[in-house]
Amino acid sequence: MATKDLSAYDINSVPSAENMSFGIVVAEWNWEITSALAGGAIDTLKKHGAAEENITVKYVPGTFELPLGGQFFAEMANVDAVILLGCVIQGETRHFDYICEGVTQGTKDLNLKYNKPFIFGVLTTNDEQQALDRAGGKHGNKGDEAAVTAIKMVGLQRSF
Ligand code: DLZ
Repeated sequence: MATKDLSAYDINSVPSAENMSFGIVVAEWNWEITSALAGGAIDTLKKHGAAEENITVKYVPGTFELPLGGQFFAEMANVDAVILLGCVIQGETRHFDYICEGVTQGTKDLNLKYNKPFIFGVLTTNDEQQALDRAGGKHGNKGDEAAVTAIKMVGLQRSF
């Protein structure tokens, strides 16, 4: 039961993931970074109690394919939440903008279509160093954050 006393609400509290199941979709592009995001997400799910057999990992070629990978989970697997992990690095062409637009809208659409958490774990950076800094480097690992968000959203859904 969530408290109405905001001063008592602990934003760092994470529900147990013991009875939760997760899909993870990982983009192969920028693999050094996306595999580090995936490692962080898996470790964090387990740290919060998720069982190994309740975590299913699938791969797609690039970040643009993440929403369809997520939709495959929604249509063909029975998981409580799906974490989408990718990394788009700004290049000299407009590709960056189109991929970011596609994956952002696609992920939003999945959330609302399936009434299920699809977590946006996509790094969109100016260069590779910024991405490495956020995939286990000096700014932490956004895969960990994506995992915590997934657990919190499943917990929220179950609280209604
Ligand atoms: C084509 C492309 C480019 C230029 N850059 C990236 C990127 O930085 N990160 C990423 O995940 N994927 C990239 N891709 C591939 C697209 O996501 C997609 O796989 C292809 O356009 C085929 O649909």
